[in-house]
Amino acid sequence: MTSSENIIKDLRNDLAQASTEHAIAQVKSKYLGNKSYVSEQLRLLPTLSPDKRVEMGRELNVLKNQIENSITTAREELVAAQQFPVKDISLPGVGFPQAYGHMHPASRVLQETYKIFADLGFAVVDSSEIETDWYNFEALNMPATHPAREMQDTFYIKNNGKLDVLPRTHTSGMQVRFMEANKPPFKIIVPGRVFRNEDEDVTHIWAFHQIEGLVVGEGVSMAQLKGTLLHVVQGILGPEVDIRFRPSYFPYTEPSVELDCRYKGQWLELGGAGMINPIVLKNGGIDPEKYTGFAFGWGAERIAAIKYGLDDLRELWRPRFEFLEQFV
Ligand code: FA5
Repeated sequence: MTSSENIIKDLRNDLAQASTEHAIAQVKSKYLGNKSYVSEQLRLLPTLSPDKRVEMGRELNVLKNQIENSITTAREELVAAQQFPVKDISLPGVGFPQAYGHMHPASRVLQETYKIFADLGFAVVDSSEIETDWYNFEALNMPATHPAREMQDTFYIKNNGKLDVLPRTHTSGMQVRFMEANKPPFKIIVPGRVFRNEDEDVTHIWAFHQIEGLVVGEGVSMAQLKGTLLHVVQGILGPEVDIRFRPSYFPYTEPSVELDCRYKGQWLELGGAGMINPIVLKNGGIDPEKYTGFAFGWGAERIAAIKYGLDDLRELWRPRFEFLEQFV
């Protein structure tokens, strides 16, 4: 083997080991740098006879080109290996029938609801699923001994022996939180998951979504509450749907009502509502002499059940494709 062939063989071995740009640069310096065989031989050329010089010069040039080409190829291969392989990620997965995802019926109801309220100028406010006893109950005029606490079966969490934080039982806990941080007038909705220690049945599940509404300003009235709810319910369920108020009781609204809608010939309960109790406005730092407000809260799953004709709410959160695929 000539010395050129040996050099190329060594070069290939070195490049095969070089897995970084830096390592390739070191190989380049070894074979083409100042102290390399090629450079040393080039420096010797002037000492050779003219014939030898031409022959040796040609040989060295060929060798130099081969070295440069090998290094360029090694660099290109390294860059190609670092690229994300180009794949068509829309191709169906191996072993799965081609299927398209779609929104869950409860999410669909929530999205439609946001849109209708946003068009009315309501802000959509985020909130925490863990709430303190104060905001979930006390600030809403439900002290520890208040019988109204029985209306919502609560999962209590022991926190150093105290029962002062809980998975919220309703989105109403945001009422006083929002009042404390904002000056009226405002109109907001607060969607989110709530949790109750329920014995589940066709109309009750232990974790579900509520949409809270809160409007505070000067001269806010019960008529505005009813007009708003009629507009939204018709937006979700259709223009032919009627609503009615039934007298009810919530410690944080006065008067309080139950909101029903007449859908396909039947009156169905959607949620609670009422004019905000002045005690609650005061707890939120708002002057009840100057401001009034209304609040409401309804369940997204109950609306989804009405809209999509479901007779068992529990189906909504069971992981059964046969059921959910009907809503594509
Ligand atoms: C409340 O939670 C009140 N915070 C509503 C409210 C807000 C009244 C503001 C006044 C002012 P209630 O417990 O009735 O009320 O629940 C409201 C709605 O949530 C119900 O009408 C129903 O649509 C839904 N809901 C209640 N419990 C369940 C459950 N276990 N599963 C599914 N949906 C439920």
